[in-house]
Amino acid sequence: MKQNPNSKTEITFEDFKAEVLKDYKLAVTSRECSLLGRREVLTGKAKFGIFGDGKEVPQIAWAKAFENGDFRSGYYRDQTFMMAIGELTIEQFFAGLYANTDLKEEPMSAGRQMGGHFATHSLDENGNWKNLTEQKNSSADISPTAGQMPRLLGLAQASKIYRNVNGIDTTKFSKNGNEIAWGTIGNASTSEGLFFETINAAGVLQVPMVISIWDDEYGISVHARHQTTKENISEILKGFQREEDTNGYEIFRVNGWNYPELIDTYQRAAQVSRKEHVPVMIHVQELTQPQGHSTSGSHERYKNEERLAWEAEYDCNAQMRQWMIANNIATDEELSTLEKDVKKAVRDGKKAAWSAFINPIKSEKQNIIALLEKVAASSANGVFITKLKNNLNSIDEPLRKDLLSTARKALRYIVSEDSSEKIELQNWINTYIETIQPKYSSHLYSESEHKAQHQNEVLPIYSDNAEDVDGRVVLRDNFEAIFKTYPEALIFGEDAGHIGDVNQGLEGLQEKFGELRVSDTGIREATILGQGIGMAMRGLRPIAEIQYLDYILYALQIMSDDLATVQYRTKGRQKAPLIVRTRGHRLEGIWHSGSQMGGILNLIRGIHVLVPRNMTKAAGFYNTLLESDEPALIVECLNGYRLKEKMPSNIGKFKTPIGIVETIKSGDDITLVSYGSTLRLVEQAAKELLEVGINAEIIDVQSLLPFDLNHDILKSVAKTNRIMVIDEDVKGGASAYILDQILNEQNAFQHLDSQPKTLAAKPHRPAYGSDGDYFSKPSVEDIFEAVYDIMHEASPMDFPKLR
Ligand SMILES: Cc1ncc(C[n+]2csc(CCOP(=O)(O)OP(=O)(O)O)c2C)c(N)n1
Ligand SMILES: [Mg+2]
Repeated sequence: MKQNPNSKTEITFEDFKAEVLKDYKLAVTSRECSLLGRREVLTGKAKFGIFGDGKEVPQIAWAKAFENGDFRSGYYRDQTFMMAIGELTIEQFFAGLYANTDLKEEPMSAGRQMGGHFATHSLDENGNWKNLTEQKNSSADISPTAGQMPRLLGLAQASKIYRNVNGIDTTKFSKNGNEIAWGTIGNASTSEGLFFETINAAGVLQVPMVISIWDDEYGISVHARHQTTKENISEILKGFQREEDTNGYEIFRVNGWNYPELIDTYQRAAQVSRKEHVPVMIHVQELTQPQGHSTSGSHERYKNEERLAWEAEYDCNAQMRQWMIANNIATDEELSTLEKDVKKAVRDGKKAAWSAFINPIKSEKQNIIALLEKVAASSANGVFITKLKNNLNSIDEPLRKDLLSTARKALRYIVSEDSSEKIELQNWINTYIETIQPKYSSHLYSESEHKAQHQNEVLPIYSDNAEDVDGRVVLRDNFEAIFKTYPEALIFGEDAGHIGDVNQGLEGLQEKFGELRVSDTGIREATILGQGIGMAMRGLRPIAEIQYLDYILYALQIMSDDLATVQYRTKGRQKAPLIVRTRGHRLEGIWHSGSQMGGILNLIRGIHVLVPRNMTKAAGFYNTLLESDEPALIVECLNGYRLKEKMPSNIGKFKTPIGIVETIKSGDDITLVSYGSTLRLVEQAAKELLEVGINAEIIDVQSLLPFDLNHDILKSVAKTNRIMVIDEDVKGGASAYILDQILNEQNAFQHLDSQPKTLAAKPHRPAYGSDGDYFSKPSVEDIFEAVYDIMHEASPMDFPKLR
């Protein structure tokens, strides 16, 4: 037998034995949690369960190689690992299953995520960074299979940046870039494009990333023969193996039931990755699913008897047990006693977790029951209210919705009555919603003092002899100022490095700041996003560049599922203040004129969406965001880089505020609301409208998310009494969003004398060429006529019908 490779010095057999016993105890504890967890779902105490049974032993081996400062990016099978690093107790495991909304009881997500989705806290209760080098870290899981992969790349790349870029304050984040980012993924999920994209990118970047593939031959019911060529992922990825004169991976293969070999493998993997920044792949084979995939069904439906028998024999815990007996580490009897003790501990932990979950709700129930009794006694409809109350009372273990829905229904019976009990009930309902709703809805955005909204506007300053320059020069010089001010800032994307982006907004900056801070990437939008998320989670300030807005669709899934939910799914205990830079709106043709803002807006709530009309405004947004702790998407105007702008003298200092609109022309007859490139057309149309006696007010939204926090549009509509939203997205897209904000959030309808209108593009993508543009998107004439029509309807005598 090998010496325990975890030991730095010689250890006695007794020490070794104790360590192995501790490991086995943990494996059994985790297994018991899975078994009991399934029962909790089947008896209705929890809604859904997906557990780590069958994967216990490799995770214990992995945990031994995992050091403070390291990061995990994994998936729902990793409960044993989380227990092994001391970040998941039995009680917390069950708290997750019950969806306990108290972060102290359920530190993974305060009940927002289903069990099996793990996280540690990178931030304290005020949203400030903790010292990540002094703790073991897990980035918060997401459910989409392989969705953890892009982020993993960025978590690993952060170590490379910390090791090789000078001037960054690394105190809370890194010790010389020695941290490994550890990934886990199921065998079937390696079929996803995100897996292959990440594997390739990490090979190119040579970052300290160790990816474990938990291979149990299945993805729910679908066997490996439908998933993987040759049914063997490490076999087909062999070409990634590094050779003497190439970059690449170290690839290991190990059986998931072989405890000593697993420990050895993980130690070797860690060593090469930590020291040399080489990515490593560990294909952990021959794993099992003792209870099938999840609580949704049984695996007897798709595994034959032979497979089930094999799984029983090669269950990693069973194999470890046999190995311990064979190597005189423990007797069968000793292990049976240990197993019995563990069973009891897990049962006790489960009970404690249930009490912690249900007791607060039970006491809330007592309050509302007492109040309903009072209400019933004072109401003419007392019988009905008593019935509602009795129904609620008969629920021994109620949910909060039982309480609230009963109270709300009871209120309807006394709506026409006049009593102090009615006021009390109204107050109870209002207060209850006020206190309970945040448990489910807080932290979509930052709630810390670093919130982007707290950044005030700083206007650009112009000297008397301010030069007229191409817009891209303002941006470029501002980026230069940013990289000087923030050593932790870096930008990367397709063509962003050597040539300084396709529009020269980064011209010459790679020479000044080096290839690590201003870099070219492969054509792989999803992992460009992932690089940004992972690095932002480790304290860097990445700017991820997506070359054109049209291609953001490749990254949109990761933005939506991962980036947009970071704060929400950790209830504010992790953040990824990533800035996504892109350029879009009208230029040429189907894939270079996109303005699919409606789709984007609706998919990335949790990320700010900013649409500056020129490069000075854009530069100001970058400056604002770097002072804040929130992620944002900035869409620069693709046709604005060569338009002249005055060069401000306070470059790098001026700030465009978020959520604040700007009135760029005042008028009394109608309010025109738009943003981005379209504004230039709106301005032209407004000039022409003046010639026929229509004086339009123009408002630049600038910031779609958040939207007009001061309700300035409402103030304008109160003056003009008419509104039109002009947008180059399709109808029902961003224009519908904007109008909804104005009508439903700002209640502008009360000021309207005319029907509110939107003017948007044709439903197809824009055709190529100038005529393609003219006939696809709103033109100056379209805008003129649409406004004129509104005025004609209001005052046909003054504005006779045009056509
Ligand atoms: C993108 C996406 N598609 C489908 C699913 C539903 N789903 C959840 S787990 C799973 C199977 C994953 O199998 P594997 O990667 O082998 O992991 P295992 O559960 O076997 O550990 C599927 C299809 C999902 N969560 N995400
Ligand atoms: Mg599998």
